[in-house]
Amino acid sequence: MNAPATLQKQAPSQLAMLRQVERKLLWLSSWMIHQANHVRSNRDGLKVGGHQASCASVAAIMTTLYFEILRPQDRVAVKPHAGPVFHAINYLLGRQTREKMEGLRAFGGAQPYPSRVKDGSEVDFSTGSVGLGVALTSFASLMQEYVRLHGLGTGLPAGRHVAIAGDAELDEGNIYEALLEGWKHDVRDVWWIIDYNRQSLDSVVPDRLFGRIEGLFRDMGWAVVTLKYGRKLEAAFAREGGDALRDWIDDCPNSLYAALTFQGGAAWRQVLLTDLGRSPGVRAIIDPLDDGELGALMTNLGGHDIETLLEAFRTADAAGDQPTCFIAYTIKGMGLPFAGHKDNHSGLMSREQMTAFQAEQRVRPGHEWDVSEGLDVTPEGFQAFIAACPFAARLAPGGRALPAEPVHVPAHLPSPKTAGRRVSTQTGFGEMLAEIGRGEGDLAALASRIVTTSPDVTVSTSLGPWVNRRGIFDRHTRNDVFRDNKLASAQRWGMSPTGQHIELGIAEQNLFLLLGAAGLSHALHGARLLPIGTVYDPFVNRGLDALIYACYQDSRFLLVSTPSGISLAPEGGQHQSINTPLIGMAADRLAAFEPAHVDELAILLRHAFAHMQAPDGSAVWLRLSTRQLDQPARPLDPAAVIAGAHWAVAPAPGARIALAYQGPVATEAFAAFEDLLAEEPGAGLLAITSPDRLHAGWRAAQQRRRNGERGALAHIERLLQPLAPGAAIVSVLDGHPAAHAWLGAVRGQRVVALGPDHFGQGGDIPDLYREYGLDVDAILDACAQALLE
Ligand SMILES: Cc1ncc(C[n+]2csc(CCOP(=O)(O)OP(=O)(O)O)c2C)c(N)n1
Ligand SMILES: [Mg+2]
Repeated sequence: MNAPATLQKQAPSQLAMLRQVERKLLWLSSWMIHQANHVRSNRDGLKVGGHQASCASVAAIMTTLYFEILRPQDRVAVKPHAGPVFHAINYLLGRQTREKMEGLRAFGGAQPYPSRVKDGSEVDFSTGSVGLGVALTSFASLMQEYVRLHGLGTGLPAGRHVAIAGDAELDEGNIYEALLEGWKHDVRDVWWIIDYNRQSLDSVVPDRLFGRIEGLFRDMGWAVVTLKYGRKLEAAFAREGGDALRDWIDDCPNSLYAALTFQGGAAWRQVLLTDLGRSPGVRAIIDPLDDGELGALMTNLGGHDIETLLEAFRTADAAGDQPTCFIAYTIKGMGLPFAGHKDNHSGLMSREQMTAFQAEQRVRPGHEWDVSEGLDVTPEGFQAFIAACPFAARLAPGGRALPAEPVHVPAHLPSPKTAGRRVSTQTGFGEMLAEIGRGEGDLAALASRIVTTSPDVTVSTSLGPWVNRRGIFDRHTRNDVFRDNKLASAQRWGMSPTGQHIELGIAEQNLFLLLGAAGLSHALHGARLLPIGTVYDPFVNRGLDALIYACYQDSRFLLVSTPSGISLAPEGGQHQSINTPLIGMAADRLAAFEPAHVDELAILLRHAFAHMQAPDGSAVWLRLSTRQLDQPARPLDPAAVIAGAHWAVAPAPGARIALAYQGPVATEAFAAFEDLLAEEPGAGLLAITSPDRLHAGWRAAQQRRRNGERGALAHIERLLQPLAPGAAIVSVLDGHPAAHAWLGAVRGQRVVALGPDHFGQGGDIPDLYREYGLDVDAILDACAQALLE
């Protein structure tokens, strides 16, 4: 193969420098893991772990990328198990401390897998749950385009979104969902570099799989660049006998290739002589090489050959912004004693192996962390090379998170007129958003930063009026054919680069990946957006890992899930949800609410826009319903609604019972409460808007008291204070009753918690509420039981 002109002019010193960096990264990542496991004291006897083989697999790829190809505005998702290589790169760039690296996997130290929240803003995307980080790059690139086409952001040149992916990540279904969605949106500027070591955790990957995968990428409009062999092997293939050698390797099963790699040069020689000894020219290639050289030749794969990588990346760079997949053949554990061994995923070098490796790397004991230790170039030359690489330029003063102006949230949002109407929270939400979309002044400024999205449930979650107003986002302007042909439709779905709704296919993981990416636009693209995603409540489960993942990155968005519970009644069992209130409580960095009435919703929607931007805020989740409710006219304390509960009817001091409700069962709760008052005139009626916030507030107050703040009181503690010490609480929600069961622990009171713990059949509300114990009779029975106990 002829080297292109650019490479022929390549200063040899630059290649030599890159090889030095590669060696340094291999050393530092191996050492970081070694000292965490074998040097640092271990108090609990647990394996610390780390993935030396996975790191070695990508040392050359990451060297080439970070020290030559990447520009500051490019964004990278690093294969989770290459975290130590990433930390080592930042160490070389002066962006990571020795102390943190010595603390790899220890509390406060560098994280096992790169984490935006824990490692800081040098990390563009957290990774760990395989597949998600890869897919996220596609959605982040889409959001970059969104920000650019809306005239927001920094004006920096567009960055490329790069995933360095393990080959087993391609087994995750969410990769293909994202590919399809990316194709629909004509996503550009994405590179996925697959570390094709043909090994996962348990085993060696079947040979034929990647032929299929390559085709899939091409079908989705991607360029595919396969980097199979390095320069040395290509040179050997060009000689007499080279074709036979190439055919032999091409036909060699992955597992045999891996085993021979592990065994080394002598084993290679034996097999090659047996199989190819009589092929003309082959002996002339292999005989002059000693075992070490032969092993090096036979393992000279594209993903370990910096020249090959440079050429491929530069060629793709010059070709433009087409999404590109690089299938880089590699060897897991390359350069380490367990290279190629199928069990090496969690393998660690033994002390003896490390001693030998250290000597081979010419690193003197006590100098393990010295940047220029053991190199073939001067320290000054090495440092100067690093300082001069494009990625060494700073993107933002404090790291890689861009500054972004906050979006002003008006003190009040327009509330729908509810007098004399029965309204569901879902309808209320749709009307409120439409009103914001029509607004002027402050509201217009707010509306301009809202971006909505939905996985094919835009209309059925009441986003239709907003979308009619603000349009659908598309890189290309596309007319609404129905409208142009004057065919009546409630939906006006013109698409343009200024539209503010991103329509997704049904795959819910994509919804959460897009929300995850959109909710990082302030940091990644320098523009604060207020992303809102709507989905049917039960199908939150379908995208749950991606939702947790988005929150784990501290992405900021508003999730609106509707309809919910069994109250969606005739829509059927499969669409009913009972576990989501518990997910809302247990999900970190996600404040979950379920208002019953539209006045509460108005407070919470406003709060969401502010909370999504607050430094100590989070993503927000509103669980809404299609059940229409009479709307009370009443004063409300916004702080109480936001803290999770308020008294709809305050209890008398010393009351023996309170009835608590959440969400659309308010109707039954109000009716039952009327009857209860006849028996217990002092009873209170508590409206719970968020068991999640209530519980979090209670935990926080307990912590404050433990810290010595003896008077600290949680909102729920204050609310329950008027009740008699032995009072009972009957609670009801259209969700799993465990969401309320803890209320009894706040003041040692008895709780009878009502809510469905089974689901799965259609019906109307009277039938279903009776069946699952949410109707007025069930509530009154529970009150009687609670009072008796
Ligand atoms: C969703 C998910 N499932 C399982 C795991 C456990 N796991 C960690 S790495 C790994 C295999 C990774 O193989 P590959 O992507 O090929 O990376 P390599 O180490 O070979 O570079 C598995 C199954 C995980 N991290 N995430
Ligand atoms: Mg692998």
